[in-house]
Amino acid sequence: MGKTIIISNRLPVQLQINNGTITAVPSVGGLATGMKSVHSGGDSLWIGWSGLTDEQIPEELVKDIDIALAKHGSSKVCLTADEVEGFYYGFSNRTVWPLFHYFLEYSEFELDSWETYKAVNQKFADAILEKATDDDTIWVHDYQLMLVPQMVRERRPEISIGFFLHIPFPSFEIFRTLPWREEVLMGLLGADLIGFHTYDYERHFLSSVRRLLGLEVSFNDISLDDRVIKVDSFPMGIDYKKFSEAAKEHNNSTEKQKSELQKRLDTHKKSAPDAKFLLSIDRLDYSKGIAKRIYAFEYFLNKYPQYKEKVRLVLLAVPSRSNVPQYQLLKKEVDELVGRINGEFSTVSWTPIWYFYRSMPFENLIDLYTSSDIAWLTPLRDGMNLVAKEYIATRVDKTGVLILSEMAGSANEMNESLLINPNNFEQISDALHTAINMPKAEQQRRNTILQKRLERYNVEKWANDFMNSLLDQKKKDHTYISR
Ligand code: GDG
Repeated sequence: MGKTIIISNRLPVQLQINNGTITAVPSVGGLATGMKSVHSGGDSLWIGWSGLTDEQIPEELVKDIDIALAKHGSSKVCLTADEVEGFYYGFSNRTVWPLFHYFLEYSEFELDSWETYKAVNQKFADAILEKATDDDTIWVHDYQLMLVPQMVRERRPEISIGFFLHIPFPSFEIFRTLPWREEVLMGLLGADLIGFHTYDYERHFLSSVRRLLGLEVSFNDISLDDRVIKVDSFPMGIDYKKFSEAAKEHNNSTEKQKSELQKRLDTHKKSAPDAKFLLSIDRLDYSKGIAKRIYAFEYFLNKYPQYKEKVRLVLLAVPSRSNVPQYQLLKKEVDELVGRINGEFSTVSWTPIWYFYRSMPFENLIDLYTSSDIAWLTPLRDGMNLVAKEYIATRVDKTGVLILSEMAGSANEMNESLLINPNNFEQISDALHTAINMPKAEQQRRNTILQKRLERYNVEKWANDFMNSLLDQKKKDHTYISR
């Protein structure tokens, strides 16, 4: 049995260079957070881009960087600033991301970015080929690297390759608009196993394969030349223990050990014991429905004026892809909306929205999860949404209400939350009203079920299920070939 090679756009650590010293900072984001526990054990190598372009890395530090990364079981793919522009900000985030999240009008079809995407995918494939032996298992992650499986397969027909998509796979009607749709599908089909978060994404993918490539699809197996490719859903879990234990530790902390943020949250709780904290956490991304959520909050305050001074929305928007114009526009929109609503509704003792535009340290994330009575997550489209799962995991006494968009992949596994359509302000306002008044026993009943499920289907199980399925597939494929 060889080693496992994980490959994703970004490494699990980010490099920063200050006055010639290198520091490795853990990455924020669903994938980095989720895979950490998988990568920390066993024989594995993680290949990805370091986050620094070739132009930003001084010649004399190249070796030190490689050494620093090797300590984290990582190896870097080097990208120039132009490659990052065309591959990452371009095709990945101005074409695929909006298209796969059903924002067709934001999707740009630029031949140059597509060419760069292909060239950079080849660089990632070459990095794998340089390190891999035929016994190794390759696990390729996400929408930035959809051509990598086929590029590796061409040179290593026998190697075992799995691919997992962390974002939705859209319906055929959306996907067919992509000018390079066949190439993308063929790129993915280089894998032995292709995984999605939900059954719906899986069906959408199979339908595109059938209709665009005319391939034979039997149940969830695709036949291509002498190979069989399996397609399946693997809903990603969280590192449940990490969140529940951090919350327990947090709840036992003394006044002295508390963070400044926690002290402020406590002060506000004491001054208005009946007031409820609503929590909203996302990367600042149009797919997350942040602007709509703020409009819905205004609608709610007008529909239920009795909650003025009784609720506070803590809005954490984590900076993301700020080079892409749509994200700059969204930032402006959110800033203005928060300003307008706070201006309209604030009183001397109450500011309805506490707005943080930054990434917070893990401890502060736990402060927010444990101090909030309601988590309010209303993405317009979201592959999974791990924040919803993390919030529930931190509720040590099992109180707390989750209001979740039915457009998030996690809604499939979180039926005990209050599921809403993020475009329906009437329904959202009523869900907030229900959540505020939900009896403690009812909250605990729902969260007991949710916690049990999340604890069982944690990120380790997700990774093991995927790896075992990949192993089975390889065995089956060999039997098929030898027939
Ligand atoms: C993509 C898909 C899918 C957030 N803010 C801070 C912080 N976070 C951490 C959370 C959570 C992660 O980032 C966000 O994960 P999500 O799943 O909610 O969203 P995406 O980043 O869009 O992830 C998504 C995921 O991939 C996995 O497949 O679920 O649908 O879009 O873990 O805790 N962490 C810290 N400070 C913050 O301010 N430390």
